[in-house]
Parts: sequence; C-alpha cells; structure tokens
Amino acid sequence: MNGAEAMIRTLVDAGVTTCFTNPGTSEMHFVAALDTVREMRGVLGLFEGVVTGAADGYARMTGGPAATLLHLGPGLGNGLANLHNARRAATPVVNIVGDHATYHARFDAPLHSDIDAAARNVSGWIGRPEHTADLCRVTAEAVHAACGPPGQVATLILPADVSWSDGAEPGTPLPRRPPATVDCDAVDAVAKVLRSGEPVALLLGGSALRRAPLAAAARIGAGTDARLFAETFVARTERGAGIPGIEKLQYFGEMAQAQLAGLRHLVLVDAGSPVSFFAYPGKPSDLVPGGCAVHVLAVPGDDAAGALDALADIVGATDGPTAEPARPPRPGGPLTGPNLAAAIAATLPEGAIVSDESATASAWMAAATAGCPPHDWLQLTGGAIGQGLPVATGAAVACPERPVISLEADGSAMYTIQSLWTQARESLDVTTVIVNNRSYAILNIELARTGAGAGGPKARDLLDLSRPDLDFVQLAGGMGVPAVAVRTADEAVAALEQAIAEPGPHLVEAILEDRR
Ligand SMILES: Cc1ncc(C[n+]2csc(CCOP(=O)(O)OP(=O)(O)O)c2C)c(N)n1
Ligand SMILES: [Mg+2]
Repeated sequence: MNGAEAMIRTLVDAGVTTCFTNPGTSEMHFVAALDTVREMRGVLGLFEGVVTGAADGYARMTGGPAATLLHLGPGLGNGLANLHNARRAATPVVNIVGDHATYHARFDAPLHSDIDAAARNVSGWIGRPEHTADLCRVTAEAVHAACGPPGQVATLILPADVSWSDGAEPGTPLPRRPPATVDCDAVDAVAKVLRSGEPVALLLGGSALRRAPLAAAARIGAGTDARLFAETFVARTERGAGIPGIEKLQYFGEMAQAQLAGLRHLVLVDAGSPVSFFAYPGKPSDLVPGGCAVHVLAVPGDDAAGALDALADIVGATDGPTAEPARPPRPGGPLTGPNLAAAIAATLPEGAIVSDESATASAWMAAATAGCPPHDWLQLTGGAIGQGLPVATGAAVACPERPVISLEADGSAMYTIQSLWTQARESLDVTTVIVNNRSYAILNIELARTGAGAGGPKARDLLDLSRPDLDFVQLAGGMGVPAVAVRTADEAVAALEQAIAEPGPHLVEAILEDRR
C-alpha cells in the first residue's frame, strides 16, 4: 500500500471521513487514493479560504475534525485567514499541506517555500513525516492533536514521495481525550465569590454556550445575584425558545465597559478576559473594570458544563429562565436592516444552523431571532472576514438533514464567494442572504471612532462598494445557485420562504434601503 492510501485509511479509522480540498500536482497520489478508500468523502473548494473555512464549519457541527488538503505554501497561504478563525474558534482541523518530494526541496523549484513558517502562525501542532513508514503514525498523532480538547489546527506537511512510496501500513487511532474535570476546590472558590454579596458576573465562551451549560448558568443566575454574559464572538451558540438566552458583551469597548461597570468579580468560563477588539487612541485595551478581580472556573479544554453544573448544585436555583417563544410578525414596507432581520426571524426553520457574518446587521439578526425555535448560531471568531459562506458550506456537509441559513454582508461575501459553487456541486441545503448595503459600513464607523476623521472623498471611496454595483444574483447564477434580489420586506419574506422550502442552495440578495 502506498503512503497516501494508508494515510487516508488511518484518517477514516480515526473518524475523519471528509476532506475539503483544492489540490495540485504534489497531492496527486492522495487524490488518486481517494478512489481506493470508499469511506472518505472529497469535497472540492475553488479557493483555499473556502476549504479551510468549510473544515471549520464542519467541525463546529460534528465536534470532530475534517481534513483539508492544500497545495504547498501558496495554497496554505490562501487558506490562512480561515485557519486563523478556526484557531480562534478552538476548532479541530487536520490540515494536510502537500509539499515537494523530500529530495526536490534543495532545487528550489518555483513552488518551494517555507511551509512550516506559514503553518506556525495558526497551528497548535505541526508534523512533517520524512519516511513513508512513519506517515501513518504521524497521521494518527495529527488527529489526536487536532481533537485536543481544546480543538486546534494540526498541520501535517506531506512530502510527495512520502505519499507515493510503498511500504505503509494504516496506523492505529489514538484514544480521544475527554475534557478535563474542574476540581472541587476551584468550584468551591467560585461559589464563595458568588456568595460574597459583591457584584459578580460570569462570562461564558466556547463550550459553555451549549444548551446544558447554559441551563446550569441560568440556574446560577436565578439562585444568586450574579449577572451572566456571553463572549461577543463565539464558535457555536445554542439558542432560541426554551434555551436560556444570555446577554452578549458588545463589540464596541465602551459599550462592553458600560455592561461590566461596577463589577467586583468576573468569573471566566471557557472565556478570555475581555479586551477591546482594537486599540483606539485614549481608550483602554483591558475592559475589566478597575477593582474587579478575575477568577477562572474553566479554561478551554476543561469540562465547563460539568463545572457549571457542580456550581449550580451549590448556589443555583432548581430552574433558570429560558427564552420565551417569540416570532416577530412578518414585516412590511421598505427593506431596512431591522425589517430584513424580522423577515429572517419570521421564516427561520426549527433546527436551523445560522452562519452569521452579517457584520453591522448582526445585532438586528440576533435580537430578532432570540425567541425563534431552537437553532445553532455560528459566528466569525477571529475577525478575518470571508468566513461565513465557507462555514455555512462545511456545516451543511456535516448536517445534511438540517437547513443552513447563511447571513452574509456584501463586502465579506466577496472574499470567498466561490463557496456558492461548492454548495451547488454538493447540493447543500443552504439559504444565503446577502445583506447588500453597498458598503464596508463598519469601516465608515471605525473611521470616525479611531479618530482618523470624517474621511475625504478618497478615503470614503475605499469604503464604498458601488461603481459598479455588485450583482449577487448574477454571481450566484454563474455558480449554479438560483438567486433572487429583493427590495421590500414583503419580497424578502416571500423569497426566504421559497428558498427555505426548496432543497438545495439558494441565494437571496437583500438590497437595503438604508445603505451607508
Ligand atoms: C481578512 C480581512 N480583511 C479585511 C478586514 C477589514 N474589514 C473589517 S470589516 C470590513 C468590511 C465589512 O463590510 P461588509 O462585509 O459589507 O459589512 P458591513 O460593515 O457593510 O455590514 C473590512 C474590509 C478584515 N476584518 N479581515
Ligand atoms: Mg456591507
């Protein structure tokens, strides 16, 4: 058996059965071997940012990694932004990067570059097997490293001759590790803080925003005076009617500061200590109020749900509040941001997976859907835009039985618009809603906030997406995705209902009246 075939068998045996790829010559033996291992699915992405973002979305929904297959340093480079987002999401990814044959490197052929240097920035683990005999052991280690917990990007650099040579045997999967139990002393210490009578809040992130830990957190909130916050950008939140809804820390630092003002204790539950997303002249980076002590209940990789349960048993009520069922009425009138959000909330199917990269429209979307039937909400975790469409694609591959709604701002959409082609190729049930404000609207706000001034015509031109207007209906049509443009709230509701009712991918281009 050659290295490639044995490697794919090793991946499958370790539970990695989907490979998102954009391959090249150095990956041809891996590509050929896919036909010898029935259980491995290959999914083509037409840009590496689609491949890496799809692997992220897939793993957010399955909990286990997909593999990527990228073409040397440039392919990895193209995929880097969404690997950065995956790293910030603590997503497990087995990131396979093909390389030249070991003996070819010294000739410095055109595609040769320092792959390790590029990989280091996003990878928690890097392996480079030099011999076919080692390949499957290293592959099993890569899966093990990717899974954590916490999940991480494990990059396996695969020289072409290691892949094509014979003499490989599939490797034995390594056992998956469970999350680490938080010890009783740490739980007791936080219980004491909660009983201190001083103003205290829990900040939940990562694994703590799923249904069970949210229920435990709500019990703690109901049994004490503790306030509950969720991190601003989270890989996956379970939300909707019957699930506790938790106030998010706001994106803008001064708003987050106002939310946290007066606290004497902040308890982190799989969350980072809050910091401003960017530095602004004269404004603080650290958002923890002066005189507020920071405590850690659970770090990434810990059993945050178990820790919250134990804490709730000590200080919590038997039950906590959950979100009331509430759908806004179908909106009418012009297509404003809030009206579009209401149209989405009026039509959101139960069990939907929402990939939210709607940028300035996101707050409306989240507020309008809070009481919709239960659904998952996937966000941009690392600030590198161009993630929403790939994440939606990967989530749809992972969960073919669930509808995926991809809320996508126009500017962000254009980074990885090729995702639509993969959605068509794979017949994925994704409804993409393009929030078209013909603008990098957030940057118009940031221009003022950073103190850079109001911006002259040259500056404003760089934040404007007109001349020519992007036509997403044509872009989608050219990639095999049926699409319609809507300009009123009624049209939006009708288009969404049709797109959601029909299987397969659809795109609704929502042309907002209140453009910036
Ligand atoms: C990879 C990457 N490049 C550039 C940026 C800077 N950036 C942040 S928001 C933004 C524009 C967002 O515009 P759009 O997606 O249309 O959302 P809107 O602000 O209009 O709601 C840009 C270019 C970024 N965050 N990530
Ligand atoms: Mg925009």
